[in-house]
Amino acid sequence: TAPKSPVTAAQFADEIREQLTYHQGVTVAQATPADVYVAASLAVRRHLMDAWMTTQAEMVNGHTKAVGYLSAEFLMGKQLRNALLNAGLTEQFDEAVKELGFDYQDVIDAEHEPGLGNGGLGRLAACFIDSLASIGVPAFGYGIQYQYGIFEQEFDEQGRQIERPDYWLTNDEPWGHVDYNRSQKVSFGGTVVENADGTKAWKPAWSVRAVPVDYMVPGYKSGRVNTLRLWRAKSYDEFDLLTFNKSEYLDAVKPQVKAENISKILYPEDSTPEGKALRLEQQYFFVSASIHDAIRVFYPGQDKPDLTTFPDKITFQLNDTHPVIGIPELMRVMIDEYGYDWDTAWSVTTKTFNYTCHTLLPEALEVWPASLIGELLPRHLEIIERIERQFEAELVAKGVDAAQIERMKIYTGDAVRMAYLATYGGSHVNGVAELHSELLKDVTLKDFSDTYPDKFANVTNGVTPRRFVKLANPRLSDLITEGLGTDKWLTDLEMLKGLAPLANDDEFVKKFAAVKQANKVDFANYAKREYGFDLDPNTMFNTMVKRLHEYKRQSLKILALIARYADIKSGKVSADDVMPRTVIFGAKAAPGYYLAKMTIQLINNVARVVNNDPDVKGKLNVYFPWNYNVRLAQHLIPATDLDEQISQAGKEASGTGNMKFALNGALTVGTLDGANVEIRERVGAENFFLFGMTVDEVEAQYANGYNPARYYESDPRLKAAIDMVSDGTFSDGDRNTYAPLVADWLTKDWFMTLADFTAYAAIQGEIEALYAQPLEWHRKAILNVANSGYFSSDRSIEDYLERIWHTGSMA
Ligand code: 26M
Repeated sequence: TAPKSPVTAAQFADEIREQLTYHQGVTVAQATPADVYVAASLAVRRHLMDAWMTTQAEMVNGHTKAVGYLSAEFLMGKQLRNALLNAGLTEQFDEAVKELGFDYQDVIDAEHEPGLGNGGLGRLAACFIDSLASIGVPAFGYGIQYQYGIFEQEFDEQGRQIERPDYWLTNDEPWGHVDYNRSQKVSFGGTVVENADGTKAWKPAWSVRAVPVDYMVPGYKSGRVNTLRLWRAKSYDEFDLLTFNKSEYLDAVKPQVKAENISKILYPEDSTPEGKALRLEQQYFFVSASIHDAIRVFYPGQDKPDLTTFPDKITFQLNDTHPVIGIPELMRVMIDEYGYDWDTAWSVTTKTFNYTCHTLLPEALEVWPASLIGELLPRHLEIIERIERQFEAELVAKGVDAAQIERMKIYTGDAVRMAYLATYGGSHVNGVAELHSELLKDVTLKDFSDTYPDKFANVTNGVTPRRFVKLANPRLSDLITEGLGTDKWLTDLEMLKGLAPLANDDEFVKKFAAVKQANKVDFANYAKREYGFDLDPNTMFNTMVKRLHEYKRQSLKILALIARYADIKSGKVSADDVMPRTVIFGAKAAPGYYLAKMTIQLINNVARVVNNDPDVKGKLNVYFPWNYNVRLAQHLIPATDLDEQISQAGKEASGTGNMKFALNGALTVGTLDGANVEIRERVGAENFFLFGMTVDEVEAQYANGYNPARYYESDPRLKAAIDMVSDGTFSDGDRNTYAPLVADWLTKDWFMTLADFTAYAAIQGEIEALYAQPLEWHRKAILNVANSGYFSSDRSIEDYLERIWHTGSMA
């Protein structure tokens, strides 16, 4: 179904006026850009409302299984422009806003992006629900409406990261609909008692009210609008007016505070989960509410639903292990709340859940202390124990040896391994890129893949071309449409292949180069306005944006940069031979991640020293715009010439920034890691700057006892760069500032930054030689765009439908 032909600009302006009057009670003359933002959002929301209701009705009455995407994070980015695009109202909006006397950019800027995620995993969830709606698959995203999203990053005088709370709900938020009438009760604590008939009953100690806040997820030209349902925790015990007296007045609100804390804040750690009770409360809170919600939606008004049909109604995708407590929860709901026997419940549960793993780092796998689960969810711990007994019996029956059974324990007696529970308790496990899925089978979950080989699958990640090409890069989008003679590529991204012949058409290549140049000028203006930076758009824009992690190796980039700086300064490379470069970093570090935060400080101080050094003026500049988020990504990616994907081989599960850059015509310098491998295969080895050790070489080094000092001693440029970090060049002469970082490089260097330095530095020559031939550079960039259509999240979703969910789009 195509969206109904909407309104004229004049009509849309009237609709905005009407919202201003009847919703906000302000005149156009009184209205601020923020008012117009709210009014326009409500107006576009009205346009999507019928499609939203139809989609929901057909989802329940139709015969297509729905997808429930369970994720602790959805990093949505701003909503207004995306909603306008999908409602077919972009031009009307631009004109209407002008007619009302506003600048559309001011209106767009009024929206505070919902930062309800840390990075790749949360952004992937947002891309996936966009694609599900665009393909027309009935789907719910289920998560948490955190009151505080990912912290806002600032830098202090010393260049250190400061975290500020992201109170994104401080202004009117027109997108989320708080639906108090569809709340769910979620309980915690207490004990388990045995009923007279031998069945078990959980007597919880406390409960919270999960209130759904619903967001529209409009598909692009699909006529479908799915739902993102984010749960907000509310207390049941408002003031206990009967019992409190004056001295207990403050105590009386304590339970309320405790309950509402559950959805208060997004945990900003994305690598080393801490076993915190509040985090487990968050996980159980949204998963329990979502499971009950799905039963309510798919068996409307039924007291005794036939839950044996549940897996035909919905399939739950577990986005990493964060929602895995849903497996024992569905068991509990079926057995304790609906009276099913264990085997029936197990059969339904294993058919309902599938699990996506997003990591290879062993320290990132969630393991919960059994004591904590026992305290918070005693009935679930019992169920997990029983799952463990059944699992062990099954392994014995399969002839698995005792040592392997021991290694595979889901419940060790002390702890519960959530990845193992997810693997056993669901139908499929998938990794997020081919290499990652192979390593999952061969290393991380080897015992499981040996025992259950059919469970394992790969689905390579993707990104939505609507947000990351069409919205972020309108110039390139227009050029692609011109080149292909159609805009159908936005829903069929493999069509970009049709651009490949145009890489040989000098006229087209020049237009492509002009698009990139205009985007760079735009970004320079943006960086001036937002950050006060003076970027020179006539230099190469070289970008590294992603969370700050040792394995991602921002250190490698900064050390190579320092070495380059030293070369120019010492005259070893004559300034005339230097290809002018602007290096742009963006990265948040987890607040407690010491070395990551020190790396941020180092980058900022290298930037300070380099940018103020007349010897390298115009040749090398370094900028670190703070608070990297979806909005900054949308501005920066289209303006990038060269992007960095330089993680240690075998550590980045997939990466998705790499895909966004390739689709926007950047060339990549990268290792054979994650989806880089597939990107390089598709765009062609000659159009990708490959360097560094392979997974096998990395493993061999670990096995031989890796010694970083050897590399420090053997590459004089590396030695010089590290020495500059320790001698105070970037710390006003203070030799202690970076001592822990330097000590780590020289004695541990777990991710082998030093071992890859020489190769990484060497490839820079190749990069600069190519950049000196603009036509050749842009030809390769076009081939990156042309051959990256595979990395659409639409394709990822099609793969999930076929390999894992076994369902399709609505008729
Ligand atoms: C876990 C427990 C407690 C608190 C937070 C967490 C947690 C939150 C986010 C753990 C990991 C989180 O994200 C990991 C992540 O973003 N992984 C990335 O996923 C992308 C999408 O698949 C991949 O492209 C990246 O390679 C992978 O690093």
